[in-house]
Amino acid sequence: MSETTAAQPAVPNPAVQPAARGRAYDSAFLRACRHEPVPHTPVWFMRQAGRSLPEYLKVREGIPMLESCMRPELVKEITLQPVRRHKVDAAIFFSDIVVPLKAVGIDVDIKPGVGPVIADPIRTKADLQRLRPLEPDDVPYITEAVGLLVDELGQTPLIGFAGAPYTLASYLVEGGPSKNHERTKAMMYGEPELWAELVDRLAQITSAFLKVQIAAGVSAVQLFDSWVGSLAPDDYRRSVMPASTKVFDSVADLGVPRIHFGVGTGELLGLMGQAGADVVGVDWRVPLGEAARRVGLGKALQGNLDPAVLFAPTHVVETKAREVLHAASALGGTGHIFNLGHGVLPSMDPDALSRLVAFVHEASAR
Ligand code: 1CP
Repeated sequence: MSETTAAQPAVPNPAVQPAARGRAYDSAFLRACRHEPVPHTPVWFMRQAGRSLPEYLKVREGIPMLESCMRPELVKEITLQPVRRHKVDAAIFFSDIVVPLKAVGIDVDIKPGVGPVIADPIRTKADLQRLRPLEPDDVPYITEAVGLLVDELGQTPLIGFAGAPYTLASYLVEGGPSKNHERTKAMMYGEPELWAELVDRLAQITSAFLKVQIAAGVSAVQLFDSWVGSLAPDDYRRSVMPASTKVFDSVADLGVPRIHFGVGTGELLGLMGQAGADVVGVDWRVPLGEAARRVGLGKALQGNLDPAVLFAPTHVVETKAREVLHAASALGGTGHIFNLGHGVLPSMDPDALSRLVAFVHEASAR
C-alpha cells in the first residue's frame, strides 16, 4: 500500500535553500540531502556516539547520562569520538530526546539499562500544565556545545536532533520505555482533545529545541519518531502528522535540511514524506527502491542496512552494504545517505563500523 506511485528522478529540492551554512555546505552529506552529485555516498550512523565505544565509556565514567548532556566540553568530546574513529561524513550532536523535557522542568532521569523514566507521567489535563513552552534560555549548554563543535568540525557537518511529538508523548504518558504504548494509545483514541493539546505542546518544545541548535550552527536536523511505526496510517494522519508537520514547517526557512526517521514505518512512508521533511529515513524492512516510490518525488533517502548485519562476517556486511548502494544508485545516483536502519547497538564491534565506512566510501566513489 502506498500513497505515491511516481518513479523517483533526482529533483533538486527547492525547500533546501543554498543559505550560507558555514564550511560544511559543500560536504558530501549536505550535497546528498540536496540531491546534488557527490564524490562518494556519505555515511553516518544513528547512535554512533555511545556505548559501543570504549573511549565513550571511559569519559562517561561516574557521570549520569543527563548530566553529561549539560556539560559542553564533554558533549564536544563524545560527539567527536565516532568522527575521529570511523571517519563518518557527519557528526550527530550528543544529547537525548528527553533533554528539552528536563529543560522545561519535567522530572525525568535516564536509568542505565532502561532508558528515560518520568517520575510523574502526564495523563490528565491538569498534568499538561507542567509542560510549559521551551525558551532558548532554558538550554544555554546546548548553544555552547554546538558552538564548540562547529568550530572544531570545520567542513564536517553537525546534525542536530529532537524527538518527534508522538515518541516524546509515549515516554511522558507511559512513564518510561514501553512495548505496546497502551496508555499512550488509550489517550490518543479515548481523549482526542487532551491528546491534541499534548502533541501540540510537544511540537512547540521540539521546534524551539531545534531552532536553538540551528541558531548555534548545526547543518541539518533530524526528527526522531522512533516508535511511530506502532500506528496505522489513518491514526498517524489524524492524530500525529499535524504536530510533526508543525515542527517541520517551523524550521522550513532556516536553510538546513530536515530529516524524518522512524522504525517499522513501511506503511507510513508516504505520509511521512508528506509531513514535510527533505530526507526520509528508512529502516531495513523496506528496500530503498520501494521506499522511494512510497515517499514520493524530491525527497532524499537515508538508510537502510539492518544493524544486525554488523554481527556477520565482513564479507557478508560488504555484500549487504553493496546491495543498499545498488538499490540507491538505481534511483538515479543522487539523494542517498548511507545509514543503518536503526541505531548502533552497544555490543557492536567498533572496528566493524569503521570497516563499513571505508567500504561505503570505496564502493561508491564516483
Ligand atoms: O548511559 C548511556 O550511555 C545511556 C545510553 C544513551 C545514549 C548514548 C541514551 C539513553 N541516550 C543516548 C544518546 C542519544 N540518544 C543520542 C546521541 C548519540 C548518537 O546518536 O550518536 C541520540 C540521537 C538519542 C536519541 C534517542 N533517545 C532516541 C531516538 C533514537 C533511537 O534510537 O530511536 C530515543 C528513542 C531515545 C530514548 C532513549 N535514551 C536512552 C535510551 C536507552 C533510550 C531508548 C529507550 C527505549 O527503548 O525506549
